[in-house]
Amino acid sequence: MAANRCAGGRVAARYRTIPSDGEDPLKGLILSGGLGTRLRPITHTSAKQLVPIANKPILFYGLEAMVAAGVTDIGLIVGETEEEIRAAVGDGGRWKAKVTYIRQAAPLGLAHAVKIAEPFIGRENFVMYLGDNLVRDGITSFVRRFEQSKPDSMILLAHVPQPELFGVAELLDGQVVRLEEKPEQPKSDLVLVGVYLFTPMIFDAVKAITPSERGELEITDAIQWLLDHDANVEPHVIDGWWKDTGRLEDMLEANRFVLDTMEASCAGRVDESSKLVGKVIVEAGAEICNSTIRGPAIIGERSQIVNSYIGPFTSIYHGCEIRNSELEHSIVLENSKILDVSTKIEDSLIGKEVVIRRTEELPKALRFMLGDRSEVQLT
Ligand code: TTP
Repeated sequence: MAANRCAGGRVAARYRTIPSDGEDPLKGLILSGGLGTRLRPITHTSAKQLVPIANKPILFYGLEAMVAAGVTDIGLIVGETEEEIRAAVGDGGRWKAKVTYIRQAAPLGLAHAVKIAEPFIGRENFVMYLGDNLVRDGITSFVRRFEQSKPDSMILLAHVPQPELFGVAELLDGQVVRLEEKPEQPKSDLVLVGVYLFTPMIFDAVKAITPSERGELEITDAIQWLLDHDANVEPHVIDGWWKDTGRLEDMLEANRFVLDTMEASCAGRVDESSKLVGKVIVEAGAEICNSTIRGPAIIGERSQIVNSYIGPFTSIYHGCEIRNSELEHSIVLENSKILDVSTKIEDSLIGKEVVIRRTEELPKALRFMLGDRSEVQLT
């Protein structure tokens, strides 16, 4: 280990001369490939990064955070859902950014994504952002600190109640000393938030490491390699809200959080027998008839809510129809219909063009056509 650190010291010193002088903006790398197994069946057909949180695809929050930090030359790692992501993001012009697509043949890990991004990044410093993450306060202060203190890498950390689900950092006297991916017995409750700042030294790290037991090149191993080679990896503990939206409950929590920060507005039509209570956003072309919407909630463009109750923390995306039904604490994706369902629906993520309806057909029975790995809970 001692010999390693010594050799590593030379590596770190060599790189510290390369990073930008603080005047060139950093490049950006957003990871939007992956399998999204924890969000099946939604991810059987769609990119999880495009699931709308408060009616805006998660990925757009990351793009906005980058641009707000002055990072506009952005590489986007994409996998099988490339086409869908290209259709949503385009060339990045609507954010005044330039987006370059980088196809990852298979989701072989976060460090693998870094590896294939080298031709795009070149010898620049860069900020990497996981496309399914939301960081309330953005990344501007983090990026500025990196530019000022010029470490070899900077990692964003947060205290969480279940660190064993994440990459865990061990700190000693305020310095990162060790990282472990999803350890059974975490050494701290500080975990890696999905934002990292790197100098090109990371490319040596991702080439040196080998796949983990789960067959991925782990970014924690790459950063550990930096530490083992005497690199200066600065931690930055965030106190603001942050969410990795990999699971349904995280998605619903993110939706809850973002809706709560929004202002009420109405660009649609609400008839006289309807009631909007609290922060409710009605988007253009939406129609609310004889219904109660209790905010925070958002009703998307061209959606129709008729004789229904929409409760707090619900996002209904574009072109949906909710009739004679009750729904709360849920996300409904585009063009779905919920018709005549007398039992309240809650804590749900309903995909695109789904139909849930009551029929008078006999015999009285529940009839389903569900995709693979769907989950239905009946009470
Ligand atoms: P993860 O949530 O770690 O992985 P995943 O998206 O495959 O989901 P699951 O664990 O449920 O199967 O990925 C974090 C982000 O990084 C996400 O936006 C997907 C992206 N990613 C890539 O772009 N390439 C990869 O090789 C991996 C593993 C993830």
